[in-house]
Amino acid sequence: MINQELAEIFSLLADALEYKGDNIFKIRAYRKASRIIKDFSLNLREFSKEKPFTEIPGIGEGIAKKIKEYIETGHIHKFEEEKKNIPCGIFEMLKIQYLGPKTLKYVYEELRVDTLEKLKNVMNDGSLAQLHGMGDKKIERLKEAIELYETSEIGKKRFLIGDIYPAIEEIVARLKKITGNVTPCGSYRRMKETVGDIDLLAVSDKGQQVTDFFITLPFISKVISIGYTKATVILKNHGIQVDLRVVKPDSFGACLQYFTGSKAHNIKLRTIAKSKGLKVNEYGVFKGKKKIAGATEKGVYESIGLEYIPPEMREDSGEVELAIKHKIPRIVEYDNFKGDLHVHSNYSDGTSSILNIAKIAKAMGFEYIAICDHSQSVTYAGGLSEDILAKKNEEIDRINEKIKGIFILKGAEVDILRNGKLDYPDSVLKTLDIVICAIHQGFRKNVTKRFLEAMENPFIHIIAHPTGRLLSGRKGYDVDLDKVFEKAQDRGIILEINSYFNRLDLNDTNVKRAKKYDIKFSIGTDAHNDGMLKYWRLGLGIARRAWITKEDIINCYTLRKLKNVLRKEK
Ligand code: DGT
Ligand code: CA
Ligand code: CA
Repeated sequence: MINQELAEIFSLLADALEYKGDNIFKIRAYRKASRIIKDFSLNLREFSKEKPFTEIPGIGEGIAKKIKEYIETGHIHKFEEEKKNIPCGIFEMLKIQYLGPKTLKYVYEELRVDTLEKLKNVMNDGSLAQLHGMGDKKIERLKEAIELYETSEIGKKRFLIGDIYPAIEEIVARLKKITGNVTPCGSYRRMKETVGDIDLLAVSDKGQQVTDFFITLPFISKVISIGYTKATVILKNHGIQVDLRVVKPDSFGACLQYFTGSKAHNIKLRTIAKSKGLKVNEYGVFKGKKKIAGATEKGVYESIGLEYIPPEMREDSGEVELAIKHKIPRIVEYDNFKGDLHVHSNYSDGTSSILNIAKIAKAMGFEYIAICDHSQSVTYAGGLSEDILAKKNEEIDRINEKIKGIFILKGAEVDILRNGKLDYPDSVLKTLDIVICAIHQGFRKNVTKRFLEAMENPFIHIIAHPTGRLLSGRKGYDVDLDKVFEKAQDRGIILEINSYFNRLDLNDTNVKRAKKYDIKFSIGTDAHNDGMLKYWRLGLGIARRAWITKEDIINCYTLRKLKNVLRKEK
């Protein structure tokens, strides 16, 4: 978690310096460091025992010193100093699009606006409009941006699941040292794209020992409460809350079920139990005073006459009714996944070599991996010219000959240009095993029409991130998804579930919507570095939340079947 803490500090430090009007190169360096550290695959504390931080590509002397300072002391002096000069509400307002540091500083100096609430007030009472340069148009745009922010997940103070993933992994690993069984519950276990807080369940006969140990973990900034069976703390990273419960083994299943939720699902379950003269709570299922289930989750469901329901389905959206009839669909399992179909290498804007990605993918147990770098017109992301792409294909052939146990597919993420044409000619597309098409330019212009036109091409297989939304607060493209789904069905084109945690696109509701058509899905992490490869699980979580099966997802096919599907699409 130390990586995430540092990434957050460098990002806030960049914000602070930008507000102050400091040197732009310095600001960019901190932002870059934040990005590199956030996705760095090794724990920086462990790394420092082996090598200097300057060995990490993109990390210079100055940043390296600050990382060291944080690891040794728990803070960075420069950040503590810079923070003092800035009203803390500014950090929140900087997250709003169109609201830059210059405007914020100006509005603070003129009207003492240091919180979002105050900003809204001066907008409404007309005093903002009195300021020089604050025309109607600008204020209108600002209003829209604030609304977008407030309705976004971040504005609602929820956390992106991928942002807290490393924290959960680390807390669970640490707690496992003193108690064998520790399970994340709540919205995280249900794989929602954002979570309000982290819920953990530990099994132990010695509750106090576990909670005592928990509150001394180094990444905690505040202890809210502690008891024999419960503790609540706030993490340094993002200031997120963690609720820990400790139960005895004979109540594990009941507590896991309760603590996983959702609340609506639990309420429905309790109502059904009640109608059968049973009582369900965190400790078990009871008939009068007699406990009839509680040790396992499956036992809890079965004791009230229901089929077991996978956590990702528990949203009270029809799953309980199916469980009553014992008709829960056989949704895809995490171990059905055989390989990532959307990874960027250092040929374009990724940081890893193809060989390195292949080795990691193999170690992760994948059977195949598709390297899909950007196409030629995406110059800002290192898009590949036709010549370089041909060289890259040769390199993949060479590696495939040498490496055993994993197959690398030759791919590309080909842009759909503003005029609806694809960014490589057919003669080039033909040389690839897998062609993913995406829009990275002209978000508001004819997006549906361009998608439909691109989908006429005989060489494309997949449409990437079909809505273009970002959970951090970017509206998606102006796209008519049903038209895209219809065309996908007609042309046998696959739709991507992009698993990068800020995208998660298609999301669960859109996959459910697409499922009404005869369409297959692919899962791609869109990884630009090694650390991002693990997020394939988030894509699979979406698939499970949308109740789809392993037959619906081409990443669950054997290599032979996958190749067949990709061939047939042409
Ligand atoms: P979040 O944290 O907003 O992303 O959503 P959850 O689902 O993780 O909710 P949280 O952390 O408030 O509570 C964890 C679980 O505990 C929740 O999913 C179901 C259970 N729970 C919490 N409050 C209630 C309640 O009032 N009634 C019932 N039946 N269950 C509850
Ligand atoms: Ca929660
Ligand atoms: Ca909670």
